[in-house]
Amino acid sequence: MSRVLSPADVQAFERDGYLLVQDYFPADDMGRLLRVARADHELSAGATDRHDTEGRVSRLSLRYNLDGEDAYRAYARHEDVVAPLEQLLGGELYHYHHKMMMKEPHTGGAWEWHQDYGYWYGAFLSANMGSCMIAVDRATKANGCLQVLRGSHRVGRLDHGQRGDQTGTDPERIKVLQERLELVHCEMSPGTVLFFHSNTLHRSDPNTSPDSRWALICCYTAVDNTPFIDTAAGDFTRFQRWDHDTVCAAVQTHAERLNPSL
Ligand SMILES: O=C(O)CCC(=O)C(=O)O
Repeated sequence: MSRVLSPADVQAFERDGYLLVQDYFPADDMGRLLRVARADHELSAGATDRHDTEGRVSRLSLRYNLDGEDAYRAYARHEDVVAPLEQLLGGELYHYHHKMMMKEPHTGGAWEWHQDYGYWYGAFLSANMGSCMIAVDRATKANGCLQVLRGSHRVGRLDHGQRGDQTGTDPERIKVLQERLELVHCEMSPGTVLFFHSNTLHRSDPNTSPDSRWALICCYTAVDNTPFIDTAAGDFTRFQRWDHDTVCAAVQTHAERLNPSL
């Protein structure tokens, strides 16, 4: 049986646009996932760099399909990721993409204020989309944890423009929204998750600390909200959900494939 959120959690998500659940997955599982990710040359070879407005670099490795049994796809199929988000968004979801965000010590760049739907609007008609961010290692203010504006999903989609290599929200609106809405730093221990709506404004600071900040973000769309343009990347079909034991077994197999001593 997958996890079921309480009515209070659902209400909090509807009000705030996000739900932070501390220690959702065991820290040991995250330790293994991190060792796999760090040893995985395919993951780093497939990573792309995004520059912030000051030229610092954030790396991310993104996949649009679930064809494969690696550790990251396993978490993107995890029933405790997908089912609660379905509960929060009100119906069945398709996988859109998942990505490992790799913010390295001292160098990892900032992410500008944006809504994910500000990025995704070009291909999707509705904002009935959301994500689950899984803290793979510890996220703190010092290493650039995610920040959200509480309740910002209720303003609807804002205009976005180019900021560095990134797409950012209109700064004038952000200024006003920052005066009106609470800024929340989502400090997360390994295994903590953040479910958030695609219109929730979020950003993060550069990593000025000696500690890395890696997080896996899995993104989904409502089944009646598949892209309206043919060129959109993704595989919008029903997918199998895996229970926790199956996910852990996939991570273990991936670890053994990379290095039996992991
Ligand atoms: O990893 C981060 O700090 C920000 C990621 C983000 O904003 C995104 O993927 O939309």
